[in-house]
Amino acid sequence: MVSLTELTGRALADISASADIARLEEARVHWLGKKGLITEQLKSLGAMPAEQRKEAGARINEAKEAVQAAIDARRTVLEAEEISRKLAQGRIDITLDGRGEVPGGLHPVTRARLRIERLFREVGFEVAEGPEIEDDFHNFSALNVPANHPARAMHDTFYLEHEVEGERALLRTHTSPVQIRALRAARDNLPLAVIAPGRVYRMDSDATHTPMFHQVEGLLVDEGVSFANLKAILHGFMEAFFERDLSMRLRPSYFPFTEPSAEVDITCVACGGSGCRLCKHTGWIEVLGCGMVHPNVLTACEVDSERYTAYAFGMGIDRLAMLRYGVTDLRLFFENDLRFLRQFRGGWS
Ligand code: 2NM
Repeated sequence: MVSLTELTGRALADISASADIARLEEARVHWLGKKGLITEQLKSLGAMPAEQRKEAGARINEAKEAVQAAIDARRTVLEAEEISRKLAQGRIDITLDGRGEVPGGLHPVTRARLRIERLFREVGFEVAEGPEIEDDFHNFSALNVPANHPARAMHDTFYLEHEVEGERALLRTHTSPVQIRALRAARDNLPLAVIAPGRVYRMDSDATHTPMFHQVEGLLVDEGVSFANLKAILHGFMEAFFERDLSMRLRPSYFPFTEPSAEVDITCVACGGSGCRLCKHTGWIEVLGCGMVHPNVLTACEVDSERYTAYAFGMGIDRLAMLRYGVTDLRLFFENDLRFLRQFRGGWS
């Protein structure tokens, strides 16, 4: 019987004698393949007394690793030789175009967000960002959301284990806390016009809701700000965003942080108002919520609510992206299937 050392020596000689990659591959199969000569050595272990088995097994594995390393090294040499040979023969056409890397593109939700940011910047709004992990004050109390409000329930809000300044930390359920921070910071330098785009989190998951989604909220604070100002800015924004003339209608609604509050519909962008499945044959689609900021919110931010008034609004970026790009299933935005995403390549908003 041939010793392991002898076998290993023969394998290494065989490998260095392999003159091309095909021959090297044959050698690999011959020595290390499923029925390779070195692999077969492992089978002899079963017949050995237990006390020798561990030691012998380790030696066989070392041999396998040495042979594999020799194969890898030889392959590198042979590949380099092959390239040199082809170059020498002039068989590599270096004038041929590369297969090309296609440049990536921005995610449709990012494109919609950048578009929204640009349109609001054009009319004088700043863009603000803030933390996604928030506290009860910035996410709820300062927004006039009462202690027993259902939005605070475990049911809607993701609460975290740790505390921030003695309060339980949570994932923000809207970007309003960013507005609260901006307003408190600007309270002595009003007026303020700011939008806050970003990720928000709610315990909600079905065909039209994902537990994380994207929102943009706007806030404008000054002396003499009116509901008419709010309507005008929103209508202008919607026509600019969708690049078409649109009608807009407001329906009375309720939010703790605004009074009065309204839900805003625009002409259905799929059918132009004649009625289709998207608008459930009403000709209208809901796109945002808004209102005049409740005096309690201004007071919580140490702004004089006798002197200043403010409007605010909030909308879903994902939904606006769906409407603009004609996407019918929200989940496509989060699956990251390249066949879907590639359709948004090029351009940026
Ligand atoms: C909405 C609807 C109505 C809103 C309120 C504020 C803040 F912080 F200034 F009070 N920001 N955004 C608001 C008002 C958001 O989303 C549907």
